[in-house]
Amino acid sequence: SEAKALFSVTGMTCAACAGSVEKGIKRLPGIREALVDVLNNRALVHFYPSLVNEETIREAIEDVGFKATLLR
Ligand code: 9UX
Repeated sequence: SEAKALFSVTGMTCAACAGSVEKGIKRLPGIREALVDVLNNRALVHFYPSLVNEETIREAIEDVGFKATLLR
């Protein structure tokens, strides 16, 4: 089944930042959808928990160069 995780992502200052974050998340296995909102510093990710988890997604965001915190 599918799960959703909402992250706070800080440091995104333009639309291309959001594109980089989205690409970084979508590189992972088990990602169904990644919605990155640069104006509100949020990333909402729909994923399959059998394939990937919140911490791996959080680290993928940080690997792109932005600070990420799991909100829920
Ligand atoms: Mo936009 Mo983001 O020029 O690191 S891509 S600020």
